[in-house]
Amino acid sequence: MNVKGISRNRILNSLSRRLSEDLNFESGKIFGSMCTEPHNFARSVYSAYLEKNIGDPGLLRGTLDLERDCIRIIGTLLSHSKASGHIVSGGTEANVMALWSARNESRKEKPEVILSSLAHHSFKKAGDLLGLRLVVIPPDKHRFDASKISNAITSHTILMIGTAGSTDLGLIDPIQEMSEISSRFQIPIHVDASFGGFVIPFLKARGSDLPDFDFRLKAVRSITIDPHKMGMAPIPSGALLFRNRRALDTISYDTDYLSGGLKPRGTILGTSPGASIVSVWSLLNLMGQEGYKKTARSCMRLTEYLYQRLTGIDGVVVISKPEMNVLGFRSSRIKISVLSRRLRNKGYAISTFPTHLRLVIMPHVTRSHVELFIETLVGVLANKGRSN
Ligand code: 0PR
Repeated sequence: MNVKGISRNRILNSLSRRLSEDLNFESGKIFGSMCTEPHNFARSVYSAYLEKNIGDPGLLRGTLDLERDCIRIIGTLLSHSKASGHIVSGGTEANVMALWSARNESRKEKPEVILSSLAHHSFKKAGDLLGLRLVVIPPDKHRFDASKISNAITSHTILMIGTAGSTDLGLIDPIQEMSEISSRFQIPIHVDASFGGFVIPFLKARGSDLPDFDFRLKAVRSITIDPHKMGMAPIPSGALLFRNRRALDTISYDTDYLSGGLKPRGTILGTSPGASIVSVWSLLNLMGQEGYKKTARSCMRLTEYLYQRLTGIDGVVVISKPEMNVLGFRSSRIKISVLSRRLRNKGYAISTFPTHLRLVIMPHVTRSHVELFIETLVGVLANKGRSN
């Protein structure tokens, strides 16, 4: 630390110079992010309420009321207006909380959780932190293989996990089928709709034939859904919803000393941004169903256009027809790692999975970004002589 402070101007200059190395969403090069430019209105609301610490909830009774509204609105979107839950820091915190609560409620010895090998890596963190054995099932055509569930269930199983909008391809697991099996064995399901939660209901409303994934399915105990992904809210904003209030009580602790006089919320973080709640509430109200439908529809139209362009390129293999605004592809001639490196050399940020590269067509991606990407890809694929 300097002995004396530096002038604001020098600091701002230094920030703009140093942060110019960061990629930004307008560059058209970020095709690998499930986050996007936050909505301008939510951004301004967020910065107006920076001081709010929901870690001492009794101080913020108004903010708590807004949180209840958020959970009611999101719960209604997920077919259960009476759900309980919280606005949290993101999908990882929500997924850890879901497993934490399932473990505490079940009280089984040596608890086990059944999940697909394609489930998000936050479940590995949860398993490690909570001492859970993860029973990992290989996928069938990039989705949870429901035919393997019955054999995987033991007297220690406490939960199974389905994903609605998978990290690698944006696909929906057969959660209805999982729900039928799990009802037979009385094993509840946690649905990770971290990405798909703000997409699937709106695409369904547009007439897309997508399967049920939410509280309509009786075995679904909890759902993760992230406003800071397709909800377009500022980071950090996640949400975890439980079917029953009881599930939330299993991870709530009494602490008498907080200055507002209420016990802390049953989340992992202590001090945490009330501004997330305020901005999510504002955005849900500003956008309404029509606003989110429009966003999901326009991302999907662009994804379908990209799909059509990619399938027309000789030597490009699209992994599966996109169900939402995520698309996986590879080259039939160049190794994935080489293709990924070549695109990175051209400034593109694209997620690389063992079987494919992933493109996420978020609201910041425009038609001209897609055209430029296709042009670059065609050039990169034609660059046969180079090995990197
Ligand atoms: N569940 C699913 C299905 C996810 O895809 C993710 C993250 C999470 C849970 C965890 O959410 P948080 O990151 O909010 O804790 N999905 C993105 C991914 O891993 C996260 C991401 C976002 C990665 C932006 C890169 C990036 O630039 O791809």
